Amino acid sequence: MSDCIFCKIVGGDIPSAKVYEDDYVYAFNDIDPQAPVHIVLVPKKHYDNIKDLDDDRIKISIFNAIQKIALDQKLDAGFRVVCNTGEQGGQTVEHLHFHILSGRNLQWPPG
Ligand code: IU
Repeated sequence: MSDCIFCKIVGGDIPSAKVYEDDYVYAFNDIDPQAPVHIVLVPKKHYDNIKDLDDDRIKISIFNAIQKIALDQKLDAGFRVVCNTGEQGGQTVEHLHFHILSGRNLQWPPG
């Protein structure tokens, strides 16, 4: 999508701090980190949210990427994966993405 900020990040039109990439997904450091480690993982192809995701290869890549990032970044003390979806879910960027948060004690339940 031409007006999607995450599509522009994936395409390199907007710079980002890349953490991980494969054929289907791209991960970068969040511009406004909410924890010492705050990585955003997105499919390269645009989907508004998880309800639209129809490609099993991308679903597999997402889980592979989460595992690889956790291992590479040595998130041994723990981490959280968040997928804000829709208005009540707190989604602000309408390109499917997963937050990987780590490096501090995360509270539960979330606000
Ligand atoms: P949300 O789940 O849609 O609220 O998360 C969007 C995230 O994208 C949020 O944490 C922003 O800080 C982050 N982000 C970014 O890393 N770079 C950007 O250019 C924009 C948002 I716009």
